[in-house]
Amino acid sequence: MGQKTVRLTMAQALARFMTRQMTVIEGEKVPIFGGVFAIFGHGNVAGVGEALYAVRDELPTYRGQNEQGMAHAAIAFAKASFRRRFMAATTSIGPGALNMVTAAALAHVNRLPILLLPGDVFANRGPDPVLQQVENFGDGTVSANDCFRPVSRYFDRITRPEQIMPALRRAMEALTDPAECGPVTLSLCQDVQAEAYDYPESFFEEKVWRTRRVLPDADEFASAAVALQKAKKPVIIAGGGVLYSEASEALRTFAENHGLPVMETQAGKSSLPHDHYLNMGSVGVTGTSAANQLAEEADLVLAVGTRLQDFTTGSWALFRNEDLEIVGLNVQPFDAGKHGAMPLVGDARTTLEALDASLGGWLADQDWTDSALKGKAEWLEAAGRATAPTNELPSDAQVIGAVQRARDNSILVCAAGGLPGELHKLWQAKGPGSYHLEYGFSTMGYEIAGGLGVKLARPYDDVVVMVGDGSYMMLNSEIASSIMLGAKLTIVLLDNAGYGCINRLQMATGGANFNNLLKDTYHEVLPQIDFAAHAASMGAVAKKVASIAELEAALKETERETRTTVLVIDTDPLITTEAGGAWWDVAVPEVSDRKQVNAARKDYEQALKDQKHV
Ligand SMILES: Cc1ncc(C[n+]2csc(CCOP(=O)(O)OP(=O)(O)O)c2C)c(N)n1
Ligand SMILES: [Mg+2]
Repeated sequence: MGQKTVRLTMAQALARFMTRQMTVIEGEKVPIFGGVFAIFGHGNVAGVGEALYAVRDELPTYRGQNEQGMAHAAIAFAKASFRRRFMAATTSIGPGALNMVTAAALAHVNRLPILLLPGDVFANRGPDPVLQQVENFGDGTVSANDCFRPVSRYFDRITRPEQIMPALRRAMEALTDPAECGPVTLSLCQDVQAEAYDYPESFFEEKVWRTRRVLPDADEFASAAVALQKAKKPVIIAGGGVLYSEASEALRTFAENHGLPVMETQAGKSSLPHDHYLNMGSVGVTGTSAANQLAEEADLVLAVGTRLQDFTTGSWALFRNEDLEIVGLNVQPFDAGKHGAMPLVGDARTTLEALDASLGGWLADQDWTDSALKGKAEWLEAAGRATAPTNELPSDAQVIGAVQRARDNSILVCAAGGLPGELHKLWQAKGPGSYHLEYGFSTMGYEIAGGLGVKLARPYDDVVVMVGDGSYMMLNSEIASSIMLGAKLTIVLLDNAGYGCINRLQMATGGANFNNLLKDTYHEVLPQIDFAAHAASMGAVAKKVASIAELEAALKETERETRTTVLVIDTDPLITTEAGGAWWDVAVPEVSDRKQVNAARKDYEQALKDQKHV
């Protein structure tokens, strides 16, 4: 007696398999794939397209406008779902596929799951070279899709129909394992998508995926507990792993029981509510004065679920205590041992709970905790001044204040430009996930598309996207998708006529104002872009406002609006919040004819002395 089989094309088997993968959210069994974003062309319309049509009631397909944008939306869906659910994205071969590579890298850096399904050239090579095929003179196995290899957690090219079975099983492991989690690319040769095979019925049995919670090794755990008990000035850095592990409650209990101040990375912000007394806010280059003072003095950093990127560590010049120990609590060993940290490999929630129990009544020095509370009060005053309303051309911070006052309960989405730093410092996040920043790759053009993915994941929440004029110009077309899907976003567009943050960085490194603000570019005509008219042409409710007061009024008026709304406001490209912050390593030229560069180089060499190398 052989196995029971069903005759399907490879693409049909893929689609059917995806509909059978489930997970449990708040006690309810739901499909783990939230849907598929697709732009069809040659290389996926006939095979994958036909298969997705057949399962459209169980696994919805959404039409994107741009492959990068649609993949951003899919990735944001996973991030807003705390990686419990995710989506797939499928493209045609060649340009369609390669448009998605940047998004693959974004997911890779941010450790976010997405199943990428680019079409590929014919496995049988019969019609070569096909339209959009990149021919390689020296290697017949290379196609455009090899560009996905370095930015995929798992990559496979499907050249035979039965190969989809082990590939999909491996894909699901990589997508759901908390340590490995990231993008998976299954590159689907066009002819193989359409080829039939007798697949065993067992391949399509329903499977329920649950969060894997890894317990720490006994020795690592004991060493970490000893290090903590020795510490007098300990702090916690909360990264994105706290949110993905749904460890906010465990973090709060641990911090309260032992008197540890908590500071948050971009991905970790909203781990604790902003007004929790031990939440010092953001840390590092875009950190609050409260957090950074403590980081400078700390003798122990418990780094939870963080990659410790340079914005967090001030390029490793932030921590000044000679006796500093770092305990790296992370589910991924790659991160846990960074920069000589004592690794504590484990799930954030379970490990924090276990540490809490094992530390008993141990408390950080009372003076330390008291100084944290004092530092926070001082910071809040400075932040209040930065975000207060104005009648003049506003700063980014003043726009942030207006959005906060008008839409306090929304999910805030952003990614690149000057805004992330200001938001990191100043946005007052409430519940876990209410602050959604893509700052691992900081990809211009994530904002609006990302907002769409957040709205699909959390349809009952109000989603506010804040975006600069530069990022808007780079990728705005998923506004049309948000209108099509009835997924309402409120987009606040800050127009400072150029790349404000890079212009400021250019000045800070001694450079001439060159090629960043539109006025400093080579041009025959200075562009005067009517962003409101542009957004309205895609179906959005759009309005240009003339002041902070008008912005607040418009934000309140449009709260009940059901269509995506774009509010445009002019801002000052030169002002940022001076309070807080820390050094960031940006290499300044060693020789230059500009005296401003020479001066900046001198300061740079001085600053490098504080950088720690391990
Ligand atoms: C895809 C991409 N290209 C280039 C950059 C480098 N970059 C970072 S911010 C920025 C300018 C952003 O301009 P805008 O959105 O107007 O924000 P602003 O700096 O004015 O606040 C640039 C070019 C990037 N992060 N992503
Ligand atoms: Mg700008």
